[in-house]
Amino acid sequence: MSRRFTEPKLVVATHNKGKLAELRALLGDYPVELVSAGDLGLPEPEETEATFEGNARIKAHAAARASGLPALADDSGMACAGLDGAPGVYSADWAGPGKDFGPAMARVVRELAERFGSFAEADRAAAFVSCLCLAWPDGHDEIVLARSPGQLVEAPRGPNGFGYDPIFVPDGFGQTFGEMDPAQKNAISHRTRAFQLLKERCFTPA
Ligand code: ITT
Repeated sequence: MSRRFTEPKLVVATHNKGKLAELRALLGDYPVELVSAGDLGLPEPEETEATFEGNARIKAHAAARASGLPALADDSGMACAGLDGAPGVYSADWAGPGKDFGPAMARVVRELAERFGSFAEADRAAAFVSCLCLAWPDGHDEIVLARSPGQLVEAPRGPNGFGYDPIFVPDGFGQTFGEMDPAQKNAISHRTRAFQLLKERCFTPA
């Protein structure tokens, strides 16, 4: 049976500032005090699983165990159809230790162009995926996953968002996530869709 969240405090188990801002916005309507893994000085656990679910569980349970509080983790990434789902769970790794997404976006575009002869001829369909895991210190967890489909563009556009946002145009829109203002991205993103599922299951509004 699923468990509802009733505690006064929640750890947002991420060290990614872009995600943290989006998760804070999503949780803004709930009467809960949020503290980030970074604020608590929690170490970043190694993400050793090959699935979004597996890595979301690692992060949420590590933070819940270390803090003694419920913890919410997001494992996410961009899956490109023309690259057989890459970078997928390795989306952060493609940016290297410096977390520089300029070269990571360039690699996506380059690999598509190499595989299809040119970027224009490539299968440019992609989807962002977000898996959210809400874990409690006693080991219980709730897990949800959602996607946001779209198309890739060759040249990055827009200063907003984070990660691969500047090369991703969500279906039904003309702007990249990097060009949209944060509220617009938050209205339709994979993370918002996943949070909607978690909300129905676990969160009671104020
Ligand atoms: P934490 O594990 O500390 O949460 P992380 O950045 O390492 O931070 P992931 O392992 O889940 O997180 O990696 C996901 C990567 O996928 C992330 O670094 C981004 O580059 C990319 N990504 C995920 N959601 C995204 C979004 O909404 N917009 C752009 N890129 C996104």
